Amino acid sequence: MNLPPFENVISGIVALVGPPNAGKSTLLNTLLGQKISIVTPKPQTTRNRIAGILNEEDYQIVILDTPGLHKSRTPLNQEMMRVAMDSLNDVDAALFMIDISLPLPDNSTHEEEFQYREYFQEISCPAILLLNKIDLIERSEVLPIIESYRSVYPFSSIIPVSALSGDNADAIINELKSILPKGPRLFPDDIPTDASERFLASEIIREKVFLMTGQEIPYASAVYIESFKEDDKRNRVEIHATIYLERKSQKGIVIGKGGSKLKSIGIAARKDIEKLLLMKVSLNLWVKIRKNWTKDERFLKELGL
Ligand SMILES: Nc1nc2c(ncn2[C@@H]2O[C@H](COP(=O)(O)OP(=O)(O)OP(=O)(O)O)[C@@H](O)[C@H]2O)c(=O)[nH]1
Ligand SMILES: [Mg+2]
Repeated sequence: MNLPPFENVISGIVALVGPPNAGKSTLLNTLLGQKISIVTPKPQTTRNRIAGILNEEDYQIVILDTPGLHKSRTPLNQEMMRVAMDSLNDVDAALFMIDISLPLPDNSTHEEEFQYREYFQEISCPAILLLNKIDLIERSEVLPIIESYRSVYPFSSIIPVSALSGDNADAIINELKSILPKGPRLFPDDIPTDASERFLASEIIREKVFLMTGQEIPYASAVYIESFKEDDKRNRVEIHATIYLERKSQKGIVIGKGGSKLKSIGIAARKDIEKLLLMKVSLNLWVKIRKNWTKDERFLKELGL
């Protein structure tokens, strides 16, 4: 696409917020047609704000995927909450996503008891409610649920969707196009995200740790890229990364018998990084302990939080 740089198109920034595990990152990837944001069945997967940039002839919509909104006192989780809530500042629209297959939060007919009310109060732009995972419930159940949400907040619309199958994704785009202003594109028209390759690589490794370990390990792990050296001539990249854990006892679990777990994490991550970068990847993983890093503000800053 070669458009004049100052052509006015529909152009805006949209925050994608909602409770953990609702399917926000899945939706971002589906809308982009490309995997940018990591997805796992575990809650609190996303930790940073990740911009996905949808480019078409007549629009550029920047969607900010955010950490799931939840209550927690730990510094890491509070930083994640701050990232999510801050993303609502200075955006043109908000997409609030809920998992429709879960029971209704509290008693949604009693407005003051409604669980998400305090989050809605922070929204100062048009908001669309996305009821996700409609593939998991009967069609006949959808309408009454839409009705029950109408009374809790003046959403500009309520759209039932399946982020996984893409069902109704076009309705989200059409609704956003009717809300967003016209203006110049905010980003070049040929990049799907503003995130660096380094960051995306660290996220892919973190996704594999989330998927391949259990209990507290995912929440005690962070990934830091020590070096990222591209060799353009040989179309290769050499990555050295460290998986940080909070406690000594966790190290053996991530490394596994004879290093088998770490090897599996490395193989799965390397394959995905190769797909993303379209290059051969040599991935070297280390595991280190950084005591209580989830409470260490300096380290959280290094992780972009
Ligand atoms: N059946 C079904 N599952 C879905 C759908 N969308 C997402 N999921 C699943 O829900 C789980 C969570 O998806 P994510 O996209 O990681 O959810 P998230 O809202 O980004 O979660 P956090 O990053 O933790 O806030 C994954 O197992 C997805 O495959 C959907 O439309 N239908
Ligand atoms: Mg996510």
